[in-house]
Amino acid sequence: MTGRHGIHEINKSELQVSEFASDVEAGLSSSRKSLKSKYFYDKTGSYLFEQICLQPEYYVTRLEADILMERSLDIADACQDQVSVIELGSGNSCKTRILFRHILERQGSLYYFPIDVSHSILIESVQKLSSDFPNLYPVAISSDYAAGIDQATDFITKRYHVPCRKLVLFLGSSIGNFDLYEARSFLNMLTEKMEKTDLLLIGFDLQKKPNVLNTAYNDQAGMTARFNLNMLSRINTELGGEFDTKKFEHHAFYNEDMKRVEMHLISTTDQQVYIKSIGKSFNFGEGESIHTENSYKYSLEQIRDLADYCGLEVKTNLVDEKKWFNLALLSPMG
Ligand code: AVI
Repeated sequence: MTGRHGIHEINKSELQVSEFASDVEAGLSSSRKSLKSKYFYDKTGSYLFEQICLQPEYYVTRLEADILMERSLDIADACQDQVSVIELGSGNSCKTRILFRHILERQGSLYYFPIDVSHSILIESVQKLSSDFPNLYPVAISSDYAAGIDQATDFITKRYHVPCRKLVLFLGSSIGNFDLYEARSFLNMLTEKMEKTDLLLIGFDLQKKPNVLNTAYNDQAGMTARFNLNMLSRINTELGGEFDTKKFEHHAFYNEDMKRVEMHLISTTDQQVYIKSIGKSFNFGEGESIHTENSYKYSLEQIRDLADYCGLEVKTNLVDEKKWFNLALLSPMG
């Protein structure tokens, strides 16, 4: 269907407030309090994440863009035939632009299916892409990933002129925000939806010295802290919470045993916070933590094992000079 903006778009899914409320209630009622990291990304949170990506300490975005810049031609060549690109969690599609140039050089035109839950960001980015790349045909899909891939595949198979071979992108090391079981079920889901000739390009942040990681998640400008605390502001705005964000502190550190950066919000005092939509108050002791995010860091062996477990073969690891970041090119095992 063609949306209000004159851009091809499929499906719009709005986050259910009740799901947010019940997740918050469950997380804050647990003996070890936690909030799901997917709730970081309201409008302000998405803006703050973009700001994090610009911070000098947060190497992730820069290194991934460098690898894409240097190796895009290899990725485009690995596609061999004509492809359609599906991007999961496309956001502003900034880094993907680098890849478009090379793919467009090879095949002249390109169908691009950005999939994101944030409808507003999706539409904004697709409008810009359409005017910057005349031969790019974006089809915006605001949906969760599994349903989004099905919709893209359906679109591709019903139109004979759209290349069937898929290049699926999952950039930015978002896979690091899943634990091992979630990462496995996510990749298994992708494997099931891919043909043998399809390709999958995934960004993995690699294990490195703790001080680099600690610095990256504690930037001087305080963007990561604002991003973390915004979770409480979001609960205030959307669920009628009464959090005083000045009474919580951002705490992020590399847990070497678990090979992950953990983000927490620490209560600086004994306090009770009421949340209207839940109809309940929650107690926080001084020094008590709300665990808000894990960001797992991988080794190349772990990536291979994970891929193997999910029926995927690592075709190439595109790693930067410092070996801090890896773009793994995978395909379903033959
Ligand atoms: C989105 N994700 C890959 C980021 C990360 O590094 O885990 C989110 C983030 N959290 C704090 N800084 C960035």
